[in-house]
Amino acid sequence: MNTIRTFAGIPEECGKSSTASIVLIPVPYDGTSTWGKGADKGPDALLEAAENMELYDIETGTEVYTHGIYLAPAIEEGSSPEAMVEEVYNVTKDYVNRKKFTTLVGGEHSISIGAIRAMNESYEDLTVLQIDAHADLRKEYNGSRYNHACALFEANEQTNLIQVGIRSMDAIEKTVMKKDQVFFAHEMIQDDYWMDTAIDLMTENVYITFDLDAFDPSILPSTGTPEPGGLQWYETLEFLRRVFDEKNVVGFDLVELCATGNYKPSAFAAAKLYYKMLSYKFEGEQGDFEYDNQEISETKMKKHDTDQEYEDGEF
Ligand SMILES: [Mn+2]
Repeated sequence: MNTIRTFAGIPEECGKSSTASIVLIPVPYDGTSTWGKGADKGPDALLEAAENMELYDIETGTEVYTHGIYLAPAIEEGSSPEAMVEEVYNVTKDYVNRKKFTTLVGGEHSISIGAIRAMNESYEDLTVLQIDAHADLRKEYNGSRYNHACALFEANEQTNLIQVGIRSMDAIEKTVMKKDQVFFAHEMIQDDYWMDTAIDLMTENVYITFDLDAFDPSILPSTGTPEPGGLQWYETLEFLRRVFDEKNVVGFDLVELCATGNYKPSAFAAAKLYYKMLSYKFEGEQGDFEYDNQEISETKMKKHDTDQEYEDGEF
């Protein structure tokens, strides 16, 4: 049995910071959200859901956790948006320097600002692929440049930003938006080749910032600002798998999972998406750890038994 919390309950040997190829940084920050609160509980909700998820990915035929996934301490800095961005930048930079495949789970979208800044310093000619319902290109909002509504302003100026799934924005954002690099949801639905066009616009190094409100609310309703007419599950996976296959994805973040009300299906979808993205990244590469699957299933089953007892005890 594990004595520390690992991602999805994987064996501790696979969760060590020294040997893991992958790092997951939780950033439970919800300082500037404007409508639905609860993004601060997003990382915990995703981690809890992941503990009830199968670790074998059918599509790729892999168990990506065998590459090692280190669950880093959460970034709790929340004294100001500036301080949070700075801390995310420093922590991301540190793991990138240590050659880890660095991933972050938010929290609201402003957590991506520091991560993108760190990635852009570390990789040449960076493309930022933003999958989102919102353009997030305001220079300033509610007096701050680090509001979630401004999450991609800096990336738009300093990287090759490609925006996918957009269906909500302010007119002012049109003045800075690179129109040819934006894939609006209402246009994607009529264009069989949007994936090819988007991939053609990418440079080799790609960082993905995935705002979960990009999904249609029928797939993932628990997000701060849900918008109708979003991405479907399988088209999203098809697109992501192609990007991971054809480009060098250097890291990614998942943001805006909002853990309030009946959030469990959304948390599970987010956990599954997270694991899918790792599976695509490491598809075709042999893991560093070999484990007896039987042992892991037994650990997971024991956990389910415990949960059951706990629930039984409540009634
Ligand atoms: Mn959004």
